[in-house]
Amino acid sequence: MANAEQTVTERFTELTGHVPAGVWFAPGRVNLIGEHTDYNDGFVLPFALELGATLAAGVRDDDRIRVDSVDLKETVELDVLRPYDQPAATTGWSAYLAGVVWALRQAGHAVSGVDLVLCSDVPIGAGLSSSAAIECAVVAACCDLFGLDISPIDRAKLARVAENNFVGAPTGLLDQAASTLCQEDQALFLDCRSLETAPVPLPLGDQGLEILVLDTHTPHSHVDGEYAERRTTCEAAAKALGVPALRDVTDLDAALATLTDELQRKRTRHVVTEDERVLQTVELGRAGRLRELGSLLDASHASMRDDFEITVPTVDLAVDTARANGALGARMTGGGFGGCIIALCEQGDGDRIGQSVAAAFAEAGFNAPSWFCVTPAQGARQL
Ligand code: GAF
Repeated sequence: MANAEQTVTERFTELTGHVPAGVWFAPGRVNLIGEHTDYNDGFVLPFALELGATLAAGVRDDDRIRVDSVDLKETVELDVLRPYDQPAATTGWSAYLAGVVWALRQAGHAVSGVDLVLCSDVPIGAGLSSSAAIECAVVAACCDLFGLDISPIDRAKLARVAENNFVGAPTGLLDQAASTLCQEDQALFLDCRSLETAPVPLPLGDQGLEILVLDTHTPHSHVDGEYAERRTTCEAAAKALGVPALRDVTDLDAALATLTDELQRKRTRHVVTEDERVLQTVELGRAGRLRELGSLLDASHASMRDDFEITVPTVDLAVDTARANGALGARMTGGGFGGCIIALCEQGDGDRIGQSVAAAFAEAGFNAPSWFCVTPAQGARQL
């Protein structure tokens, strides 16, 4: 039994006096490209990480939810029927688990009491979807435990309901879709309006490439105002342009000429060009031309920095240093204001590039970063 599986199984047994009904896993993700496009009805292209949330679960014979975090050594107990009455359920880490049970019940699914024991190796606040990993693991567990016939995309949507309406972060569907639907060695193309998905092969190793993920250790959060402000500005821009969402802008120059608000112009330019970059990335991926992705990653980063204004000095330094040291392209990944960058590198080069960023960080007086190379992994599943 792999380590995390064993850890949650042992803790579950200690807590409840019996073995769990099963152990489920849902991964964090990297978004290859397509940032802040999901809530604009646009396109995204994430892939799943091997890091994720591991959850031992079992049905109770009452209506209590007991959630336990092995990492935090904390247990919270609450009533399935009235989670909102209990502050412990709606704040902090337990909200990500309780929120899913709440969302399932809100949607009319017959979910009663459960014991849930969690551990996760997705770094928190790093832009790698630590919260979606937890939510999607809980959805997967509840579907199996209560025999719920819910399609993968609907599972992702329910996990998002938990994030939006219970935790209170106004995110799009990117993270939960990635954690639920991704497949090994592939990125997941998602049209966030139609919810159609398509796999995009990402055989990095076959092409002598690797992707470095470097955590700047500048934490970020989606519950704070900056994320919500970007979303509101995009919606205001769409309204000013008379379109349902920025995804519907077909003539960027005309849109920019119409908008009078400078912030709305910049945000619109990012979203429209980022959607185009996702489509170009998909084409290159399908044509097996992965080496050519570098310039799209670079352009995405510039757009996030200059137009969407969601990068921070650590992230910009990491991207610039990675490129200066041989990365074929690099960009921040995730919601922004900190977190991780990804860099497309020649195979075997990732670690050296990570070292060069660490040296640049030391010189700039920033905290030391950490890094690893990734392979696109499998989405949520029972172990
Ligand atoms: C965060 C959100 F959760 C996603 O929905 C998405 O908007 C992303 O930021 C930016 O692309 O991860």
